[in-house]
Amino acid sequence: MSTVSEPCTLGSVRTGGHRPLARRAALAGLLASAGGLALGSPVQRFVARYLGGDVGPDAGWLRSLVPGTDRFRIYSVAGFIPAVEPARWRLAVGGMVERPRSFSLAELGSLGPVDLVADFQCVTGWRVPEVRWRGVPLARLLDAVSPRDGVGGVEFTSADGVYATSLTLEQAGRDDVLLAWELEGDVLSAPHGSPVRLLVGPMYGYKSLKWLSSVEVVPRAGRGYWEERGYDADAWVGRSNGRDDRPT
Ligand SMILES: Nc1nc2c(c(=O)[nH]1)N[C@H]1C(S)=C(S)[C@@H](COP(=O)(O)O)O[C@H]1N2
Ligand SMILES: [Mo]
Repeated sequence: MSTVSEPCTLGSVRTGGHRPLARRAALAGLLASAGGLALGSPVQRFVARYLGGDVGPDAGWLRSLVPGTDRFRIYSVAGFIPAVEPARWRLAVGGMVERPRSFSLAELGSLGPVDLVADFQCVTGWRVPEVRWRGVPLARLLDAVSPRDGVGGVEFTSADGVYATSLTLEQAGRDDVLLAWELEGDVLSAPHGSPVRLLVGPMYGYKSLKWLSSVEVVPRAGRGYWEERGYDADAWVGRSNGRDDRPT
């Protein structure tokens, strides 16, 4: 079926889809595996160019002809899906805060759940329209621990032991940045980051860290798995990474 192999594939888990300085190649790989299309055909080149952002958003009819381009890919740079038992999950929240503490799922839920609907877009080109999430705004969690005066960033780690990302404190305070435990009305599945993932509505998918395990307030933002491999720290959809996608 697929003529182009991904850098790393584990069962149905597709990993390594992001390749700095080779994003179009990665996209071609995704398309080849999604559609079984012959590489190098004029149609494929056009589709790849379109999905790469060179053609306007009104060309959506074309995407509908390519199977699978509007569905989630499951990514794990660690190469496996951590099994985190929801009943035992604790979120450690610390760093430069007045009241460091940890949160159980129930404690997180008591902060006041909200729903958010937003397109989800990966920087490699795929986009899932109007995804519905439920969770609590990260801002409420930060309020509960009181970041110290003068701090500027928040760092996040994953139970996979490898992935990480960060936001500025200002970005972290937006109401479209959630700690999410529901996706489309269902409890988050393990591949999608169970029990809790970050969901950064206005930014590329690499900010939406899965299997969230800790939140740390730091002097300055900027660190992260993909951020350290050439992707922008400020990952606004359509205004970063040299892309011009429609904002989410
Ligand atoms: N822990 C972890 N979180 C992650 C990733 C990852 O590899 N590991 N990939 C990121 C990227 S690049 C994207 S596009 C989204 C994809 O979310 P999904 O796997 O639920 O489709 O997860 C993000 N969060
Ligand atoms: Mo991504």
